[in-house]
This record gives sequence, C-alpha cells and structure tokens, in this order.
Amino acid sequence: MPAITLVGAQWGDEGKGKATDLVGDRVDYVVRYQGGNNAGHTVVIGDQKYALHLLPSGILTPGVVPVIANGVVIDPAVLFEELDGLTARGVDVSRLLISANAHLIMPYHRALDRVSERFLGKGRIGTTGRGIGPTYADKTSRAGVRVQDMFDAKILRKKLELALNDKNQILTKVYNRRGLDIERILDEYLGYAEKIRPYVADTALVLNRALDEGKTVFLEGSQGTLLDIDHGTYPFVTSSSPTAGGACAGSGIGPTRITKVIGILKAYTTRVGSGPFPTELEDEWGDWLRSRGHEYGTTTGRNRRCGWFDAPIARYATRINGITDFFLTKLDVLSGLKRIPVCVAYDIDGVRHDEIPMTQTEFHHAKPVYEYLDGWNDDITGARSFEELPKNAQAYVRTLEEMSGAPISAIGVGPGRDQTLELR
Ligand code: 2SA
Ligand code: GDP
Ligand code: MG
Repeated sequence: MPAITLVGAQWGDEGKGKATDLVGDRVDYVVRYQGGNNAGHTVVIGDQKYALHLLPSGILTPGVVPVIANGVVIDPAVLFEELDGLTARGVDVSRLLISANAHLIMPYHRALDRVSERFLGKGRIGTTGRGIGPTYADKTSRAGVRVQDMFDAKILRKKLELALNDKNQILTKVYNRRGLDIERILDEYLGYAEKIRPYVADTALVLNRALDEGKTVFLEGSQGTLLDIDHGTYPFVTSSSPTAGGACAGSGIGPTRITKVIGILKAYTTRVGSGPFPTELEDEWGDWLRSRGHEYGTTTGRNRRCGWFDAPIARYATRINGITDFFLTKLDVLSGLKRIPVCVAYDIDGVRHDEIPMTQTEFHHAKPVYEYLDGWNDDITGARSFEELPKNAQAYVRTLEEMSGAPISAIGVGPGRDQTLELR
C-alpha cells in the first residue's frame, strides 16, 4: 500500500488537522515530517475540540501509530505537556514513535527567536516565537542537538559547551540579554532522557517496513506551500519544507513510494505573520471573513490576515507539490455573499501575470485581478452531498477546481468530522 502526503496549499491553517483526522480510520501511520510546535492543527470530534501543536493529528484515532519523524524539531517540554494533556482527556498516547534523529529546540533557540524578532522591528517575520528558525539554522550548520544526544550525557555536555560559547556571546554582546547556564540546561534535558526513551525509534526503518507489509502511511504537513523555505515568500517563511518534497527528506520515505499528494485549500485565503499577500482585505470584509471563519492563530492567538481566494497560488501549489487531489475547506464561511471575488491573475506595475511572478519584489507589487462569481444565501453547514449545495456554491467549487489544476475530491462545510462532502 502507498504512502500519501498531505500539504497546505496556501499559507497554512487551511484545515489540515481536520483532513488528517478524517482519514484516520483508513490509514495505519500518521507522520509529522517538518516544523515543530509552531503548528496549530485543530480537530473537532463531537463536542470536543483538540488543538495539536507538535503531535500528529492521527494521535486521536485509536489504532493509528503517530510518528514524529526526523524532519521535525522537538521542544521536549511542549512534547510532554501535550502528551499529558491528551492523557488527562482519555487519549491513549502510548503508540507514539519519535525519531532519534529529530533535532531538539533548546532554550537558546527560543530566546534567539524572540529577541531577533524584537530587534527586526517593522521588518520582523512574525514568527510564532517557538525557536523554530534558530533550531533549523543549527541543524543546517551542523551544530544542532538531536533526540539521541539526550542518551549520552558526555556528548550532550560537549554539544552544549560548543553551542553556548557561541549563543551566549550573541545573547549578551549583540542583544544585551543574560547568557544561559549550561548546568541548568543539562539538568533539564538529561531529565527528559528516560521519559522520552520508550517512544524513540528508527522511524525511517519502521515506516519503510510498514510500507513493505502493505500498511498505509500518511505524511501530515504543517504550515503551507507559501511558507516553504525554498518555494515560499522568502524571507517571510518558516524554516522547513512543508511542501511534498519535504515529506521524503523529513521521513526517510523515498519519492517512489508516495502515490498521492492531497492539497488542503481554503475557499478563501489567510496568512498569519508578515509578508506579501495580494488579496488581503484590510477593511470590513477582512473582519467579516475573520469573524465568520474564526481566523485566529491556534498557537499564538494572533489575528489571521484574511483575503479572497487566489487562483495563481492554488496553481502554484499544484505545481510545486504535484497535487493529485484537493480538499476544499471552509466553503460554509462564504455563505451570505452576493458576489464572491476570486483573484485570477495579478497586475504587477501595469503588466498582467497569470502566475506567481519570479521575484519577490514583483510579488510585493502584485495587485489582484478579480473575477466575480455569484454567491449563495443558504446555510450549507448541514449539507452532506455535493448535490445538496446551492447551484452557485457548486459552480464556485467547479470554477476553483478548473482554476487550480487538480480535482477537488472533498469539501468542508464546517469544523466537525461529519461536515465533509466526499466527491469521488
Ligand atoms: P516560525 O515560528 O519560524 O515557523 O514562523 C515563520 C512564519 O511561519 C508562519 N507560521 C504559521 N502560519 C500559519 N499557521 C501556523 N501555525 C499556527 C496556527 C500559527 C499561530 O495554526 O494558527 O498560532 O500563530 C504557523 N506556524 C508558523 C509564521 O506566522 C511566520 O510567518
Ligand atoms: P491547520 O493548521 O491547517 O490544521 O488549520 P487550523 O486548525 O489552524 O485552522 C483551521 C480551522 O478551521 C480550525 O479551527 C478548524 O476546526 C476549522 N475548520 C476546518 N475545516 C472547516 C470547514 O470546512 N468549515 C469551517 N467552518 N471550519 C473548518
Ligand atoms: Mg494551523
């Protein structure tokens, strides 16, 4: 059986948590392959709402093996807080597997993330402040600390000595902050070693063996295509690869084993943090979308920036990820509009661009070219088949499908598990 990848097609918060939860009973493994506790994946089951940050959404489905793979960065304090929180709510977390190669978020990563954002002032990225960027920077510069290092006190001390030599200089000399004490960090992280040990495994080996045995592996992306370190709106991106290619490096599953890439696409667009956003609405319509769609950060509580659907972005996501199917979410939020603007191209300094322009400077100048689709009035949250949707809602979906370049195979009409229409 195949490996399936799920990716965010826009700037994150498209509803990936709900989509992953939906397939939970059809898959055997659910794997996080990048990012860390910057993610916020909301799953609503009956009257229970779960906000997951680091754990894969599959943890809520009995029988699924949730995996935190090598490409993820782990803040151990957050890991145990999240595990304890779920256990207290009756969720069995004992099946969780964690890669020995995953990198650890250290206290100096969190400190540097926050202080550098403060110093950037208006030019800030708008990070979640969880230490994600500095942890990936250390990983790439080969100065990172991995899960397995907690099992060897000597190695951990050595790595910390090297790291703090550098980080304490930066914290004290550049940012005028207090340096961090090695003994305290050592105590804290060595204290996690025995607690984490039962979960730690060679996850790439486990996953490939599972595929050999005919099991289904679901690779759950966090953030979104436009936040990708290579393909996103750099530098206003996260520091990992949320795109489909990242799923291979981040899990140790080869590209030939992945047969399906599902893109999660919101019926409008949101973004949290700084950076270009051509269809952003800085008026009462933006507020309307935010309050109807409850568009507030799941991790930080920040207001999400809101705007209309952007077709060049959806096409870009199809291309970059090789999307085979889209899951269109939050269609219900658009009910009650007379006409719905959809961005079909950009006007950049007087020139029409049908695709995302090559350079970031051009993208900063992009003004949306809108087409207007007819809206619908009825509440659609109770619809359970495509045919039950008002004709104009059906037409909206079909038009988005045509513009996006891949079939829409499911539609979300509410946050609940049952509020989903499967098309084929
Ligand atoms: P970071 O912290 O280094 O990853 O931030 C870099 C950029 O990536 C954005 N980012 C996100 N965008 C949308 N959703 C995310 N998760 C949370 C959510 C966000 C929240 O589900 O709502 O609660 O604020 C997420 N994580 C990172 C971030 O805004 C920066 O633009
Ligand atoms: P993720 O980061 O992609 O997992 O998305 P988030 O959980 O951060 O944000 C998506 C929000 O939309 C969550 O509050 C979901 O419960 C909610 N949601 C998901 N699908 C739908 C939908 O089809 N309709 C509505 N109204 N809400 C949805
Ligand atoms: Mg989210």
